[in-house]
Amino acid sequence: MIRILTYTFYLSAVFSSCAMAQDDFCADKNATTETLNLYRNLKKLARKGFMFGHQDDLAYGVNWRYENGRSDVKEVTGDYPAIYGWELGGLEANADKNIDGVPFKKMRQFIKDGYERGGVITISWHARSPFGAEKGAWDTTHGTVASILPGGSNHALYKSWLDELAKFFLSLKGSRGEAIPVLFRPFHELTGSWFWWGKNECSPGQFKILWRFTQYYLREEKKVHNLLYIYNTADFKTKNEFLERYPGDDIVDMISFDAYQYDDPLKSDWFIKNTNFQLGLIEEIAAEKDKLFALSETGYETIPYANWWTETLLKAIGQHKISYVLVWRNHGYNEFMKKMHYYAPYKGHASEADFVKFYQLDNTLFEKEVAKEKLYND
Ligand code: BMA
Repeated sequence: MIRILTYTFYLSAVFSSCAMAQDDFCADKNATTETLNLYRNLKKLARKGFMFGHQDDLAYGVNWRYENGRSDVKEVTGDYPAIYGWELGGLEANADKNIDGVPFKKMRQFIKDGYERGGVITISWHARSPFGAEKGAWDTTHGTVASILPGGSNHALYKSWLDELAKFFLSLKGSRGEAIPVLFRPFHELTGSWFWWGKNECSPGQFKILWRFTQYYLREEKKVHNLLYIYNTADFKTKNEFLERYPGDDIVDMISFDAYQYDDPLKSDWFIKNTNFQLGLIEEIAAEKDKLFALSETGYETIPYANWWTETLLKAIGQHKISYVLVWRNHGYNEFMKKMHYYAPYKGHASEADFVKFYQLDNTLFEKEVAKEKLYND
């Protein structure tokens, strides 16, 4: 009965979630001071320019692994990225390392290092499927989301995953003992169909309940108040498509999508046109809803076009006032993929000079510049 009641509660919450734009408050009304300050300051910062981000930047680069202070981005520009992406996949199962081999203990320290220097932290979560440890997040068994929701056979298991996440988020502390704010991007690329929470794997209603339950549990049950929440899709063509699974204005702080370059930018301007068009759509939504917006994952694997930064990425972003753009990780040679897998330049890479040009532009923000903004202060 309690289960049925709880379920009804989430359902009604989902379908009545048409809250108004929220002025200057983030989704969590009990957000820590630093988290709320970050939210407010990011709104101002977007008028000046956009932050450049890199996944796993401090952990490894194309030719190195775990060397204190190193960063491929820093070796090219003299500066760290303004925003650091980290990944929690594996944490739910109590693993010591995430799915890309980054030890959580080290990750915690990297997060602290970036935060203490004035940078921003964003976190994604390739949560494994309860049905397929082997394929992990990429197991698309139908009914996975339903099984996780209140009343479902995997609900207790799912809560135990969130317990692990909560422990991690609460363990992120600055030097004064304050919680380090995180832009959390759960259930990413939700309009795709390659993860168990994807668009062919669950209904919009189920997805919204999944989101609402997750956030409710972390915030109210586990008292995690250092998160800003990012709603993130893959490809989409219209505002309606982008918003089909949007869980509600009252529980989202930032909207975003992921878009990669796959074709040859010298032969096709599709990436520029499509990304720019999509940014236009979410910029309108963000204005209507008073939300932040970003290009939360992008890149051209191995960057085989030396001017990709200023001739492609910059043009794709155009005049849109995004908060940040983040390129994916610099794994180097990937045994599993049998190819080089990296998205930021490193010392000696052919796109180095163009990346420095990109760095020097007034509207591209790296760590030194955002540190001056003191994003966590009032
Ligand atoms: C993908 C690849 C994978 C990685 C996954 C999660 O894009 O980089 O190697 O495991 O992201 O970080």
